Amino acid sequence: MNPYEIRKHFPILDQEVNGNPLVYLDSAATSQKPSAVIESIDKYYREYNSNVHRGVHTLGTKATDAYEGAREKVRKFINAASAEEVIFTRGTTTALNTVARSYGKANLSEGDEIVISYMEHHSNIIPWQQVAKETGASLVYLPLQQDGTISLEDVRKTVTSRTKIVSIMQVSNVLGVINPVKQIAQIAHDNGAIMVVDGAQSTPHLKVDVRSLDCDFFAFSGHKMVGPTGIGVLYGKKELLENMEPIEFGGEMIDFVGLYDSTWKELPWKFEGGTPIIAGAIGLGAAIDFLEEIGLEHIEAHEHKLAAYALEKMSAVEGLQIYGPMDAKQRAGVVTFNIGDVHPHDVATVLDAEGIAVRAGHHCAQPLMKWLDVSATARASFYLYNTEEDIDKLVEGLVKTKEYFSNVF
Ligand code: 7TS
Repeated sequence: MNPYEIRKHFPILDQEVNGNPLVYLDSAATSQKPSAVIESIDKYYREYNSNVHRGVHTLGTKATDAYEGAREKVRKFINAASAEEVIFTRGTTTALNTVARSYGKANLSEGDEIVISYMEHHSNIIPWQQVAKETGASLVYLPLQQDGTISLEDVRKTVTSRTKIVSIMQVSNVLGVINPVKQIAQIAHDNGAIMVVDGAQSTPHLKVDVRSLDCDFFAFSGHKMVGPTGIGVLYGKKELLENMEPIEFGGEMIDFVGLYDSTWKELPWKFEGGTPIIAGAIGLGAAIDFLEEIGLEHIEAHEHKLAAYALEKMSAVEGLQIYGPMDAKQRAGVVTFNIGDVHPHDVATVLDAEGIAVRAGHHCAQPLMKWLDVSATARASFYLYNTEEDIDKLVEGLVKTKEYFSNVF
């Protein structure tokens, strides 16, 4: 399917915003949803809404089958060895907090180090800051190269026998760079540390294989991969998850409850306290079906092409600064930029008047903004439904923005 055919599956894209056809370039914040995903959720609520893992009644069994069926789809999608290793969470943030609060708290002490990079999203910084404060462990930052990439030589220098956890994003939500997490995992393991991967921006865009990466934990969100909000996944190696304590306690996750003590269910349910995100999981299953039908290889190739086209066209706009590597092969479909001294919120406002949606701000990456020496940037992010025409409209909008703020240049 070409992007024009793909677009027909996304009803929201067929509208005008401020009198112009919508150009949606904010998929890194959240992606749009195809009809198949919307309909899967609608069907659950209309036809078999029921709680899971409890009743023996027909609707309950149907809902349980759909919920556990979605887990199996996720398992296959990321090539986990077993569905026991797939835990449904609220999203990447909850998944990373679960690793920090459960594995981190139990395994870190004074003198231990947690290695992250300057480009991490706040969700992969703050949980580690908190657990470091509680355990006396230290947070160590991997430096970045001039173009915002990570060098394996720096990883080898930074990861030592003191390192217990390395936690790195696979694709940056700001710079778009694809990090060599497989090689970083190898270095982590050589030093006796575990490897956590923030896959929020990679899972939607390239084929993820957790066994090939040999990471110990992998986190991602459904809403960035054409699925609904409120659902995400924590993958973990079984031998690690089995030895971890849940962080939420209550219904669903227990085996036996006594007056003063209780025992937990087996994996993965011991980490899913309370009524789970049933509609979300079903919607995520439908999203996976949709992406697989198109093919992740196809999506990845399409985005590299769009990134290359955008880098070429945008760098021709005088006064526009692009952050991150200029080689599209090193990038997923994210281009972050500033135009002269125009505030990125102003850039986004002028573009919005043209019907073009981009994000402006610090992108939940304040340490990276500090590293780039800016307070904020504008960001265009592409997905399977974007076209070269969208990028042409963005570039036209950027030229208009420049004209509008010509006094700043
Ligand atoms: N990690 C990365 C790399 C992200 O890009 C995001 C969200 C998260 C974690 C958190 O995901 P959540 O689903 O738990 O919120 N990133 C963005 C963004 O770039 N713009 O809006 C949200």
